[in-house]
Amino acid sequence: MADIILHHYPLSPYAEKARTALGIKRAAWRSVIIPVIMPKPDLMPLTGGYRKTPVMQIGADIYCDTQLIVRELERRIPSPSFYPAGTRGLADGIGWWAERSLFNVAVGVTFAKTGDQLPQAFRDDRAKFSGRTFDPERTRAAEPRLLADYRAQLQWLEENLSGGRAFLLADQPSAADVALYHMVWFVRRPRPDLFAKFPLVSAWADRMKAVGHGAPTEMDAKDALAIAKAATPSPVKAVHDGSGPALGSQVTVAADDSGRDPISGELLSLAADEIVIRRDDPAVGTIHQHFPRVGFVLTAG
Ligand SMILES: N[C@@H](CCC(=O)N[C@@H](CS)C(=O)NCC(=O)O)C(=O)O
Repeated sequence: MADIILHHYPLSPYAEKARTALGIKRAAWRSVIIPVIMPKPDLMPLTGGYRKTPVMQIGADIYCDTQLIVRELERRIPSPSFYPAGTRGLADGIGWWAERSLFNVAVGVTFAKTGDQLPQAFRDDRAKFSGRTFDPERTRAAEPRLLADYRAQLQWLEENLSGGRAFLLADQPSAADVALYHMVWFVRRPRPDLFAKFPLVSAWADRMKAVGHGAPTEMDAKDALAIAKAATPSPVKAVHDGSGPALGSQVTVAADDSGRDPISGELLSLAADEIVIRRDDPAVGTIHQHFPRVGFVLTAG
């Protein structure tokens, strides 16, 4: 198998999710550090405009979004599994709750504390990214409600861990642990005080930290571009679930929440849980770009 390359930066919570997933798989991987804000000139040829962090590259295949990164890692490195017996649907559903509910609360709690210290360029970038003004004053005013929401959801984790299991669904880490750990990792550094009342969550987060990140080695962004250019994308099993534009047609794919920049290409496969498009870019040749289905909008044209 070609090297697993993760395009990421150290402080990104979703990158920590992917790094932890790589840690559970005890994977060797290449680490390309990308800018925290736009522009990201060495990433764009690979992603056709998708700007979120992280992105996983394997040869000329690009995997956008950690939902799909986790799924693809499971396919390529089945053991140890992210899905202890019978937990697949539950673990992925927990991931979606974490993504669509808990993440915004965790970010709010963190920025209520640190928002003032963030450089103006970062604030401007994230305002554009989210489509909302980045206003530390307003976030600080909302802090009591955000804290109440965050604590209530931490309490669910605390209760879930009270049965004596080492991890959320079993005695081994699952995709549910992967989907939730970075929500604690991100908040624990600026707000360690919040965790005093959650000893089981704290001990679980320590266990998740101990899982580590596998074995990363640095790679220059230009080398990752050269690898894509020299590689042929993996063959795609063409599937069409009957719900969208025809295979072979031109489409755009865009995230439905933040970072909605549309990515254009030819539709190669449309399954219940994955969209695959083909793109051609002079810098990298032919790319197969993979997106999860949930959270993305697919449009003809
Ligand atoms: N659903 C995405 C969320 C990724 C995401 O929102 N990442 C943040 C960083 S943690 C991001 O892209 N921020 C803007 C940027 O890095 O340019 C995933 O699971 O990968």
